[in-house]
Amino acid sequence: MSEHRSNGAVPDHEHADEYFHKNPTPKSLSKHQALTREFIQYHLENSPNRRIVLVTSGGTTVPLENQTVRFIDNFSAGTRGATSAEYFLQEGYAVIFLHRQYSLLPYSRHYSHSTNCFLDFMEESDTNDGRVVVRKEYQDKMRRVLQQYQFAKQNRLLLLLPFTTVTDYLFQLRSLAVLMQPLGSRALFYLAAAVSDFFIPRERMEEHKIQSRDDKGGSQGSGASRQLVINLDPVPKFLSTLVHSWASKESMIVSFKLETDPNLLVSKAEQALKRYRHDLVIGNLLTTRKWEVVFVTRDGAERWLRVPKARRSKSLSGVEELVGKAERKHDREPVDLEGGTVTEGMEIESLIIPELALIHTDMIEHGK
Ligand code: 9Z3
Repeated sequence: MSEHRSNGAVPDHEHADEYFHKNPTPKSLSKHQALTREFIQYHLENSPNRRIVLVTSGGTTVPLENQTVRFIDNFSAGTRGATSAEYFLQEGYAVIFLHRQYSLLPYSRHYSHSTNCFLDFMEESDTNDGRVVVRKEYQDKMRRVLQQYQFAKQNRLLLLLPFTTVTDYLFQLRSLAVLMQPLGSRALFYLAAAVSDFFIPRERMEEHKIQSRDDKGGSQGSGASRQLVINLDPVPKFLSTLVHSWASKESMIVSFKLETDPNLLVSKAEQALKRYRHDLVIGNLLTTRKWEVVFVTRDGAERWLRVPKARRSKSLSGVEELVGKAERKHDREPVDLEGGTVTEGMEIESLIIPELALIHTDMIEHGK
């Protein structure tokens, strides 16, 4: 096995081994392993050509205390992962959905959280029979979503596995990758979760809630000058270990690269690909991620996928002027698919997933 060194001294896989040795195994791990084993076995026996994708989704927490009251988190709501899972199912994949607990889920995402509160889609029936019904204007879409959800459920195509902390996530990723090995080239890893780069190792973590009124637990100073100083360690570069040890060599591995600076995006995506030597990095900017992404491949190509202007969903946090600003090379002109009036925004995942499925087909048929 080739050695991947993060600092010129210790190979990445040794950092990973040490991490798993020093941090506690999540309680849910054995249950999740059993569910995954059963899921994979079912598909291997019943549809041997079925492809299975592991979609990771949402943010990871970094607890500050063992009995956790406070933690560090990030912005990810799991939209990318939950939406992508639906399009993978549409492409015929079975999906293992490793998601941050309480983040968005495939299908139910259409009716959850404050932007799509499910109660707003319902009303009391006007026939005075006491029933609650879906409002007329939402019937068609809800029927479609419900049918797709039920299809996935009845055919055992979707396995939901939650995690919370970065440590939970890494333990599960490792065990899922190993369990997916028998799938060979039919396994796809789609790593969309926003994983923390830093954490507090178990040996340095406070057991109880960090107190604000005494000087235990990292609080320094007194009165108005009291500060909480936290030292975080880097999370080992697990992607390297995933590619070179945990996953089957034949599987396809796709990671995401998130940046905020348009000038860095493509070069950082290229660096990641060079370092980990997996198959594809999908780059996205925080402010334009719902409208454009870039595929960076090992042949040096930079390929942009964009939702046409007229079909972009409105987004309060998005910055439309930045669309196109991270583009460095022009392999082909961006195509504006269609103009005209929009009823509903187009989801960028509807472009990403069919494209990925094609690349995956090519890898299955011709090898890497
Ligand atoms: C992504 O870049 C995802 O597309 C987003 C999706 C997290 C931006 P939302 O959940 O956001 O739809 O709101 N995910 C990967 C981010 C990441 O942590 N990548 C690592 C890195 O950039 C490499 S694995 O170093």
